[in-house]
Amino acid sequence: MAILPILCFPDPRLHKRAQPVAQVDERVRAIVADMFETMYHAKGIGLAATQVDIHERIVVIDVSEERNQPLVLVNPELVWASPETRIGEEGCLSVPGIYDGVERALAVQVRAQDADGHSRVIEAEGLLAVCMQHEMDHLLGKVFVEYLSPLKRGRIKTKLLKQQKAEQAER
Ligand code: GNR
Ligand code: NI
Repeated sequence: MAILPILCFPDPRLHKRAQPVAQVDERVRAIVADMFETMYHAKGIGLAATQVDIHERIVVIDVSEERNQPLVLVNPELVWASPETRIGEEGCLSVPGIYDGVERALAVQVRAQDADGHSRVIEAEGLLAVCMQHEMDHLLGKVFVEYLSPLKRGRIKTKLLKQQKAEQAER
């Protein structure tokens, strides 16, 4: 097991499209284990493989308070999204310290394989529905700041680049 480095916006690798996983085998389960370790360490509720520079359709989620309800989504596909939407405050481990409103479907159905390769449909609403939509966007190379105005996005980019340069100078 290992804690993996998380890519930070505006890293161009965050915009790569993840490829489907052909087979859920030990290699994939090892990636999943590292992703959970990384997500729990960073205190996130979800993590997409893209964020740790692995461009395969793998997502881990745990939206529970107790941090004991791990959910693995391999090759997730949106089956249905409610026409009803809601604007909720989002953050992202790849955009540290930035929070803003994003409009998402209130409820979704997502088909995905679990860690054993079994396919099932997960119905979600509330925070889990938001998180699944946020993570599936990552697999398409999309970060939540792309829903914000170009002005806000530009300011976020400048702020994070400055922070990253300051951190580099410290090392
Ligand atoms: O930890 C996270 N919290 C969060 C809060 C509101 C909406 C989405 C999220 S996902 C985020 C972890 C992350 O960056 N996943 O890609
Ligand atoms: Ni994110």
